[in-house]
Amino acid sequence: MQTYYITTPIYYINAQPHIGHSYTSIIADILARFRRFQGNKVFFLTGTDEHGQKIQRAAEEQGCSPQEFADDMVASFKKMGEALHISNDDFIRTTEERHTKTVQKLFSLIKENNDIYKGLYTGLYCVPCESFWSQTQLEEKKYCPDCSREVEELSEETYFFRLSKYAPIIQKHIKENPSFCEPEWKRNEILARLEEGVNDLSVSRTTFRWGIPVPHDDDHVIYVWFDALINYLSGINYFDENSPCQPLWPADLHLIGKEIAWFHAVIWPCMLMSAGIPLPQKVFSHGWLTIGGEKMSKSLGNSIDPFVITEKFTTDALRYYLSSQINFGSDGDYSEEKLVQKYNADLANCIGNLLNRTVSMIKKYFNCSLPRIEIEDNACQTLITSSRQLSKKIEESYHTLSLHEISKAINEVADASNSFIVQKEPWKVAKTDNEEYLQQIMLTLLYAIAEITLNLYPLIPTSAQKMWEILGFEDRLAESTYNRLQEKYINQQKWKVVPGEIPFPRLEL
Ligand code: ME8
Repeated sequence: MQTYYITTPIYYINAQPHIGHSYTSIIADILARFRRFQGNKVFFLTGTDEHGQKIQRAAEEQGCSPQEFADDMVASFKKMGEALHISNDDFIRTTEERHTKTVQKLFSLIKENNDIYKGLYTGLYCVPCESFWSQTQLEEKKYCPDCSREVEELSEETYFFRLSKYAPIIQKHIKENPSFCEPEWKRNEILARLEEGVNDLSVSRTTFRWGIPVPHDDDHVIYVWFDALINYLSGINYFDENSPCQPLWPADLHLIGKEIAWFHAVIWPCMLMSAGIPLPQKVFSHGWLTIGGEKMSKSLGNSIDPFVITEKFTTDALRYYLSSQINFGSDGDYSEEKLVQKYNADLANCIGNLLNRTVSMIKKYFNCSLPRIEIEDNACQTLITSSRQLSKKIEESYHTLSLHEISKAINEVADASNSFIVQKEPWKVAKTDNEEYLQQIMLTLLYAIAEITLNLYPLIPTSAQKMWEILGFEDRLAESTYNRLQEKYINQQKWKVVPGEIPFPRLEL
């Protein structure tokens, strides 16, 4: 069975989750559900990044220990996953023992390879981003290029990782394997930065304690990014030969926001190369959710709370909007008006209406029950063919991560089905004695709706499940596969629809 290992970044816990975090988790969930539905053995990992100076300072401000602070905040991130129906297979916390052990093991391996050495770091550091910067990289010589906040001077003894040794190798790898780092604009940006030359990376700190101790040198804690990236190995217990997850490595996809691509597409693979571990297949950077053109963040005070949105509009409305409205890979401006508009146009009006009309007619004309018959009518055959081609078309969009194309393709079939109803006028056919023709029309609509439902499943699992039940089936979509369910509906001798509440009530602002 083909495996698929997908990850999200592990989120900092210094502030409550917002819909920027939700965005990555939702997209990763859609990809994970799609792969499972294809019959792949999927492992989907998410989690929290709990060490570092930033977290230590946040805990101090609250007057509690970093561990207490972390335990409290992690609960919110786990709750976010539940509220968004995220189907992760594990949740890794960097304060777990399995993580500590893996980090220390990797650190030791790299050190044994002589790629970690002790030296003195004097330079500039951005605490909110936990990033080191050189003077030339800074805006007006003192502001962080990522978050525009003032950097701090650091001068301390540190362990360095020989990033400069591996930079030319990763540069070659990215050039020769363009699909390793996507989208293209991000790849070009990374290659340009590599072209400028790379210094060795400071990978330990001595001025605070909240981190994983360097093996055999308790004065140092491991740099939080060096620690955090290793979650992708600790989450599958990589160094445990008996772990059933170990063969999942290398990861198929690290899904991240565009601001952390350097860490994932350069630093992380260099660490792996030094330790002799294969590289992940792909690092994909998506764009930012913005509010009025500005990045959503705690410091700007413009964060949107995912719990409020899902309460107000439902989880599936948020999932649908984020996966359909934003050109995946580019930035996208979040707005409630657009969420409501998109949901009402596509789900309430187009798909919900189609399901409602079809089921009502089958109830009225056939008492909910329709035997399987040959479909001979040309227009019926055309609609069936196009609906059965939907999944192939969508598969391509999943493979190229053109995610916004998915809902578009589904809606084209739903539009065609609504037009088919207008064109066939079943209510007029019902007044003739051509019952078989009416049956063909209704069966065609059921076939189309079944394909729409199955293809909607990864995007909006709860609503798709309800649609499937209205179509008369009891299967749990999350526990089955597309092929199995398609075969089932095609071969069943009699459809028995179960009229129920249509899962797309119109939303109001
Ligand atoms: O960077 N739009 O954690 P973090 C889209 N701990 N996505 C957004 C977003 C926005 N406005 N805001 C956040 C860290 N994200 C590190 C990662 S991984 C080994 C360590 C998403 O809490 C996006 O995926 O700052 C981004 O990369 C991530 O959250 C950053 O989360």
